[in-house]
Amino acid sequence: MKRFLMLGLLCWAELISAGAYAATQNFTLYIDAGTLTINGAGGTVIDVLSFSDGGMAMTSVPGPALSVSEGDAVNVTVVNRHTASHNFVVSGVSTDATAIAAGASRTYSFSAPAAGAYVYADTLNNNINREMGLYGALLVRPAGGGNTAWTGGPAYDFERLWVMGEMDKPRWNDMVAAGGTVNTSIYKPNYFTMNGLGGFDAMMDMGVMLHGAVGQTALVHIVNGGQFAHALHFHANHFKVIAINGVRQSEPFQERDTFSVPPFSTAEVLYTLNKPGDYPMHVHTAQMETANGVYLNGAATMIMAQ
Ligand SMILES: [Cu+2]
Repeated sequence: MKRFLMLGLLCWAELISAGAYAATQNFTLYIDAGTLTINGAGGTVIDVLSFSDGGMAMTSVPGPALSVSEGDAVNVTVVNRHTASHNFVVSGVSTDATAIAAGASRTYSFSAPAAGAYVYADTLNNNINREMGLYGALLVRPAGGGNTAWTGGPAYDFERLWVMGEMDKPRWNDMVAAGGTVNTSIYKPNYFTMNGLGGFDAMMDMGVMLHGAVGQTALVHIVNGGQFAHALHFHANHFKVIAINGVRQSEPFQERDTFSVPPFSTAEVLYTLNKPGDYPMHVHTAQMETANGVYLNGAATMIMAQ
């Protein structure tokens, strides 16, 4: 008995030193109808649905980023304040897709998977709910902490989360807001966003731009909440694709200047600021660089190295 206790204490000590204690992480998300404003030429106000943290801004497209550590027990309570049924699914991670009736709430529980980026969404209603803005990111940190993509993985100096999306305002959002039926066989989005911003905002947003000193490496978590593949093209330097849908790629990592992230998927890339100057990063489809046809108010931002 004594011997068994001693062993138990030893294991306990080892776990603490490794920082590997799993915690319980509780989040509450609220589903509401609201609006998303795209500023600048071509911009507009779009009727949306969103997950928010219930703060002052009741609309949040994308939904809040949920940050946890590997192995954590995660409980996400979703309060449905909208007039239709909704759910909450982390693609490839959670399995409970039970619908929450209007006015009800539900707690979805899952165990945090390997370090990496994952996408969550409302998967109901033939993708209409996701298109309306009900998506966001789950970021899983290495159990041991530190600025590496995973324990023993590649290091970075700073990170960015880019949640990509697109909306077909006339055929989908306006139709839902008017209480009509969306013809899902036609999807011609005319707004393309990074973190819910059009390009004119995203190109000046310090939380989106890759902004740092020459030589620094950014870990970019790319989360595609949309229904189109988003092919991200970085100027000035190639980048390394280190993970896809949370699955670590093996070394040598593929080096690309453009990488296509499929719908409802994620990719993580390492980009090193290798020369001073300002360079664009944009989605490599002309239409997707626009806001209702206005060039560069779509999925675009800046790379600024000093
Ligand atoms: Cu270009």
